[in-house]
Amino acid sequence: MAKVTKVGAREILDSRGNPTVETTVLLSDGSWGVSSVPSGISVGKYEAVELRDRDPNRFGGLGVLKAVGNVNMVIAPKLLGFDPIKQKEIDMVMMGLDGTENKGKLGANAILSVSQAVCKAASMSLRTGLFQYIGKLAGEYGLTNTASRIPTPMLNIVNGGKHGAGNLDFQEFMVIPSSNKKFSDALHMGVVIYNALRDVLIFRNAIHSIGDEGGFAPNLFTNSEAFEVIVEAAKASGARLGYDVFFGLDAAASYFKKMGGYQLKDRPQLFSTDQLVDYYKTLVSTYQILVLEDAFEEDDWEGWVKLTRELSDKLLIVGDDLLATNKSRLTRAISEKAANAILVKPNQIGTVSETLALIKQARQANFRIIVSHRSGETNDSFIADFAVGVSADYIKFGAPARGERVAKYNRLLEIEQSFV
Ligand code: 2PG
Ligand code: MG
Repeated sequence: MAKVTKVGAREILDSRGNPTVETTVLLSDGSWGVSSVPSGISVGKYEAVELRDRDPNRFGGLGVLKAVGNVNMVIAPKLLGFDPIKQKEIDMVMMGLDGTENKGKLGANAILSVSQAVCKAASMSLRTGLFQYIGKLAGEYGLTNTASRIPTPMLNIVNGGKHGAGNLDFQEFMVIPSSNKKFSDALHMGVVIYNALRDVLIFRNAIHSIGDEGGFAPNLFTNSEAFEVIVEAAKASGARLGYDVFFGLDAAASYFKKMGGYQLKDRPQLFSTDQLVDYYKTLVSTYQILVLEDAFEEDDWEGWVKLTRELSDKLLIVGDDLLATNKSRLTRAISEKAANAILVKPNQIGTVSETLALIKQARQANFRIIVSHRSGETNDSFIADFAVGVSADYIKFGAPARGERVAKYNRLLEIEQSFV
């Protein structure tokens, strides 16, 4: 039985050039795990705390030396000698050391980097694929331990809101190949549409540089125009809408919620909650929208409940900022019927074990599971193995472009090949 012999963290950079935490865990049998944590920019109010130094002289206050110090000085000494397959116990030790509800003392970034690195080290020690090992852990949480299917990808090909150039209000416009396609075929379709979209934008003289998640960040006049160009690109690439390919939207509505309503550039007046429900209904019926995430801001329960009542038989109503991968938020959403799918981001909660427990809770309520990256990413592909391990329905890893995004897609290709 291997034991943890060393835990060490360091500060590295994420895809936005901001610091983040990377941790290495070494075991007595020579195995190891290295993992780094991502960082969001459209951060929900109810997420666990990402500890930043707030030292204005380093990275504009975004340094993570305190979180790194917490791994090296506080967490590491307590984990030495632990059997790495005791994921839950190890996570509980860290939660105990932190002692807060939101991981505000040690930082969810510090804790998650260790939690993921432990998981990777254990899988190496057991000589099993990371996704298979996570499948086994998922089984311990009462989830079906299949780990035998690659989740359907949702590819974000237009970046607006906080991820874009500031001229679209909605944050993510996604294409979703039909889930009966093999992952590699689905990815291929996403790439073909992505490239066709570049051509459409060039033809329209629109800006075709890219945003934080690798999707284009064009200067269009309205949010619905973004759907128009995607439809054009999908048609140009030969995909049949509503058959081969569907669309998804992460509105990230907290970004355009103003005093007195929601402000979209699609019309001059603010939208009330009811009017926004109607507007979404129009978008859903005009375009082949299958997935609608964060349609309202996280405290607008009325909007969420209304949308779910009216549209849950037609589409996935996904809570990201609403649910924040958080047990009590999910419990409320289940009892109020405020969504029917959850975006799962391990760094919103801070440990592998709590993320697994949350997925179990969501599954029991018959929610669909979407495992997601963050807009600030590293090349760590842990999340790809995690998505397969927990048998997620969908994954959301951004555009099929930029190293930190394709690292995850490429890992899924590798896993798919290992199934053959
Ligand atoms: C989201 C995410 C990921 P961020 O809102 O779903 O796409 O963005 O990481 O900036 O919160
Ligand atoms: Mg979101």
